[in-house]
Amino acid sequence: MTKSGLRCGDILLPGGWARDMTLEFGSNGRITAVRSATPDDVYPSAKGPVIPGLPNLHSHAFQRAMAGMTESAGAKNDDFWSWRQAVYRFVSRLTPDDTEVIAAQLYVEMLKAGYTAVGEFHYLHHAPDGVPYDDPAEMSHRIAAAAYRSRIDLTLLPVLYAQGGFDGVPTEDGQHRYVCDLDTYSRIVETVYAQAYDYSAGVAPHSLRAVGPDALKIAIELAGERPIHIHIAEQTREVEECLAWSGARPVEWLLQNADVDGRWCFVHATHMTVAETRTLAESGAVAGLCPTTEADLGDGIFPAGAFLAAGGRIGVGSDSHVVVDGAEELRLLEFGQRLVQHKRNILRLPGRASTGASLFEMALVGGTGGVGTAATGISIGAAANLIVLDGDAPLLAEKSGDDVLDTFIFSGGRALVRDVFVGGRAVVSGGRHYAEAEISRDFSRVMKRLLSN
Ligand code: NGQ
Ligand code: ZN
Repeated sequence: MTKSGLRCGDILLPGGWARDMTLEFGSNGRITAVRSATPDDVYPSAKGPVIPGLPNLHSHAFQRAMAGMTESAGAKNDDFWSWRQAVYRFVSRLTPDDTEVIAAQLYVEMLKAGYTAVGEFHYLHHAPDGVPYDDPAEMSHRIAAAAYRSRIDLTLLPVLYAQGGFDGVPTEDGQHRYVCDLDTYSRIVETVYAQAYDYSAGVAPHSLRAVGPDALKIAIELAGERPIHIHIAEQTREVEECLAWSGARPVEWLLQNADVDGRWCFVHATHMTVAETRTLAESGAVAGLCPTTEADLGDGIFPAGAFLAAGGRIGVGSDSHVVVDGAEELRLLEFGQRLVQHKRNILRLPGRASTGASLFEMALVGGTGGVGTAATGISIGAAANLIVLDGDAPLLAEKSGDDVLDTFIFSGGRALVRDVFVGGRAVVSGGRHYAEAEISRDFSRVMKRLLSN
């Protein structure tokens, strides 16, 4: 196969910015060479600064179809729990085809925003009546098909949802499309593993609310060395209920009752004590932060400063997909800290002046760990997942180095993403995804049906 590659003017390498480099890509979609450009390089030239693609480590794909549909006052006490009821009502109507089309549309939008990998926290398993499909992994296959159609790198995380609350509270009607007995869940996970030849896989016990200690043990056994993601301590009510059940807070309980290490991604982890923050950071687990969803749901603000100071790793996810823009997630993460601390440029790597570069690098390293892929960034052996920012954008005029990342994260956002490569293939060019016309047509058809009755 003829080698492919890209000639880069400004390029962000693991050691920092470089100029006039040539990348070469192997047929396996990985970077095979990072070297100085030579006059006889025949590869196309990037039309702007080249940075690594960003992992999106937390996603409930179907919720993209709800974007904008829960921002009008409904229940008298409009909060996370009433929003959850709206999700249950919405999810009850989705078919496997709907689920696949909505996910494909979402993944196109993720790629156009510069996300090149997604951790799909997938719990919509069964038919509307709660009965598993003939193949209990049917909906998992639909997520994989959507990722394949869009060309985003997928880490598929089938979710175990076993109970309705701490201490074995029964599940409620709206959850019956999620709920699995352990045998069905094991079958789904084993099937996903067996078919994960062009995607990665792991497990996701939904939360300590939805998975008791015995079921959690099974999920962890099924994980082996693969990623383990869990919602945790997103709501103060969860903390109170966990204390009532076990005498420990959620993060505290999980750190005491499981072997938490780099395989784990604690999603949200919003409500933690100083001791929990430090112990979680020291465990090596990734904190999976979803600032736009956490703001939309009124969750609270993650103790990012203390967590990073203790050596914690963070990644970002778009979760409910009210917003699909990695730059905006990082911007909001920093702005939340500024609003609380009345200071500026807070979340920075040691010795790094640029907040944008620090946030981007943290999300790259933590996100890559969170989705369970090996090499990070633009280096030999890593996936050839790249963003080319728009060198013709007025906002980037005369800018280079970390000023480019500060502008991308704090001002331009996804509008500055010009081209995106996954596995060395251009999937977004000039701001358009190669299959967006047909996928958005399919999505419009699904939305017409869902919203017309
Ligand atoms: C979910 N989303 O599974 O979509 C959850 C809500 C729950 C967030 N936690 C349901 N943001 O946590 O019980
Ligand atoms: Zn979530």
